Amino acid sequence: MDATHFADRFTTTLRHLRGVDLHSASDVDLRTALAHTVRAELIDTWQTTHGNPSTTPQRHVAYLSAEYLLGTQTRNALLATELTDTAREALASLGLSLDDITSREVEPGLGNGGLGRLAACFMDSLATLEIPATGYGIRYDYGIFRQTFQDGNQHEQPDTWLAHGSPWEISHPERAVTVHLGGHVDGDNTTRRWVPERHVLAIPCDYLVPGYKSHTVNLLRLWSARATDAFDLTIFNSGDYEKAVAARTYAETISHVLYPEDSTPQGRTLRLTQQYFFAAASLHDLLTRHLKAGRSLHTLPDAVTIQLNDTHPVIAIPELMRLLLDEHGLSWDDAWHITQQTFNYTCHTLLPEALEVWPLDILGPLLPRHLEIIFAINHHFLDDLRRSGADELRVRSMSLIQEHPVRAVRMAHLATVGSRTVNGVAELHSELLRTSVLAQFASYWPDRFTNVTNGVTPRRFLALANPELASLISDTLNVGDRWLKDLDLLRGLEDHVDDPAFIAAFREVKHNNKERLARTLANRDGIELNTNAMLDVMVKRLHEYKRQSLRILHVITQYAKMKNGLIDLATVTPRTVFFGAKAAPGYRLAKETISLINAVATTLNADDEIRPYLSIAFPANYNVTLAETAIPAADLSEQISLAGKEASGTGNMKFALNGALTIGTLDGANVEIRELVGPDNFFLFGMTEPDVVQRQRDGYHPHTVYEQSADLALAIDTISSGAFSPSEPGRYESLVSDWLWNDRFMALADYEDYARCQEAVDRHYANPDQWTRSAILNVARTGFFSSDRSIRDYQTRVWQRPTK
Ligand code: NBG
Repeated sequence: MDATHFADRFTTTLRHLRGVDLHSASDVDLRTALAHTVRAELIDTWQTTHGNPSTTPQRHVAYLSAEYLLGTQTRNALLATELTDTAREALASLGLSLDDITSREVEPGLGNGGLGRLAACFMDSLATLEIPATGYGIRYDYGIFRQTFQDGNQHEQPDTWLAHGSPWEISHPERAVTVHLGGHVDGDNTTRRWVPERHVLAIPCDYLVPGYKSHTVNLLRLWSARATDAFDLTIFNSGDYEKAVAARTYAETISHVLYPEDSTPQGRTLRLTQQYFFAAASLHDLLTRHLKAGRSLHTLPDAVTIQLNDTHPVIAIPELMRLLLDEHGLSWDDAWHITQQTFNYTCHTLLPEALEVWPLDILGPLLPRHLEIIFAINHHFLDDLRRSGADELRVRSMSLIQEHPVRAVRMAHLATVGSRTVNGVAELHSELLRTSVLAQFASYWPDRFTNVTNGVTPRRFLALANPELASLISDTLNVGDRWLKDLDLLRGLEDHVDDPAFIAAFREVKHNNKERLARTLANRDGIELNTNAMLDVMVKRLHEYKRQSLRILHVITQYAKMKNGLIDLATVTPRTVFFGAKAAPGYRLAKETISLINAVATTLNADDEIRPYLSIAFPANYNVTLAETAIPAADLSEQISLAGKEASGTGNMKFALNGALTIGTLDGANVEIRELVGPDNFFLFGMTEPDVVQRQRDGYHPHTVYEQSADLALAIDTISSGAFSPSEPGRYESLVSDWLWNDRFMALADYEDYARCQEAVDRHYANPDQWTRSAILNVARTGFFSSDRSIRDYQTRVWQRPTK
């Protein structure tokens, strides 16, 4: 398609779809028409790839995930279809700017953080690698909350991403699937029949996922909940309007909002309802397609492999059993064989509190037949275990049912028993799964466990986010942009690490990216960014284990020392410390940390003497769109979780690929990043995972650490003195006392080594050639972290056809 053709289609779409001409078009009209123009291209490709699914030789991959953190769509679709320049030229010929139009696109924030973003990267790689796949999830009306700061405190606003419609979505109400809930189970010992009490419709809302320069467009199918009947007319006519729409309200609540507050029993039931809702609708979809192609259910595992993204979709395991047993009349053994060969489970955590358990008094009333099936699976499993010689202690600890403090289903155990393969998301994480969290399962079924280290898509996080670096790479490697599909080619940059012209160009790109970030922050947040300072970035969800507190304590020490004349300002490497973080609405300590960071930012940034040397930028509402501007500008990437707590991290990979150096612990994928980039190009500090275990065993007393470290004490005492909260000196008492007397994630224990390591960072940065060399080597050596490689690993380690 040439620019004239594109312009023509665009104006036609504007007229036919929006009923406006160029002169009367609003922003939303322009955005919508542009999206539809590009979407039409994708649909044409989609129809050729998915015309006849039954002839596809590969297994179809079904990715089940409660979260997809997609980011904006238009620029990515243009990149994939190689239409960016055409669109730019076409719009310019109409007096419009592509960048203007796309910069106002609203991102669907249907995820919380890394797990949801990983799912989006995987969808991109599946399509790019031309693997037939469908992503299944929930089309939340409201995604992750929009964060605002009021007096430095986090406030949550609803994320109204659908306010102006979603031009990328194709919804099919006519293809709704019915999902059943509640009720009871009838029948005798041999035939059981679920008699549900409620029914809701699941409407498929499809998003096309284009592969980069590939012939494949896959589908992301998100389910939206609707009532089976709009309202009860009899009740309506009697005048009780609220009651007349009650069923509708109930149904629509299911896909209303991402992760509703789960501290109340009502909230928990809703969460489980969401999980079952999308698992059931997705399985219905998969089975219908399989049967329509004329295949037997016995061949399901040959045709489809289902990847469970964490435990959120694990209720799909008993649901498939139910369908095979109750609806299709298969024997238990056959149904179990099919189920167990179809599912795979990816675990994304090591924190015990993040391993989901569903109390029987929540699961039973909602899914009575599923609970029976879970008990039956457990019965068979525990029998096998006992036959293998396991003692009762072992049987109890491996059971799918936990007895204390309340009887509950352990979803990670159900997932492990019901899957062919279980994987962790980085080498260290997979190892810890095998040796601690799921150790007993790993010794019972050693072959079931494997590792697939996470990855990120270079299309979004290099080509789109860092176009200047992308074109420098293309110019330097002389392979066109082939490297975007074969990221190991970045290795070729090593040949240029001593080339002065390349070094200068690389440095200029970094500087330009800082200028671009500065413009974004000025417009978006009214924040002024010092583009001549080192940009030191920590962006991720706010959680104690990630240790934003460690970062801010060190900033406070530096500030206090500068103020007290303990540091000669003339020797200081100027830094801007950038934070982006949302806290879960009910997570008190996390919210206090946000407040403290904002308070310190206010003090530092208002201090004319200090600001040129040390300042903080903390824009609210960090999201994928902001990440795309912030990451390419970063010099230093903070990956400072307590060793053994961050399963992998994916932000760490995005930074390294964009030429930031990491300061980090030996945690998650940091371990692999350091191995690849080399110890000279990575700032390592802190306890190792075995150190952490030992220290906890020996008894950890943070107060003693505080007493023994003058610098740490200086930071904490400065907070306690009210330096950042003059009108309320005790404002941060809860944080301070948690550090001193609890410090579950041992920020204090790692403080001294972290401070030492930050000095090494300053020394390295003081030599710009040395720093740039390390930055280039980070880019050159981290091609491994392409999500294309992760998907290939899934193909060889997880998605192989079962052998009979
Ligand atoms: C997160 C981990 C990260 C990891 C992502 C993606 C959950 C439960 N886990 O370390 O904390 O990078 O998953 O695997 O969100």
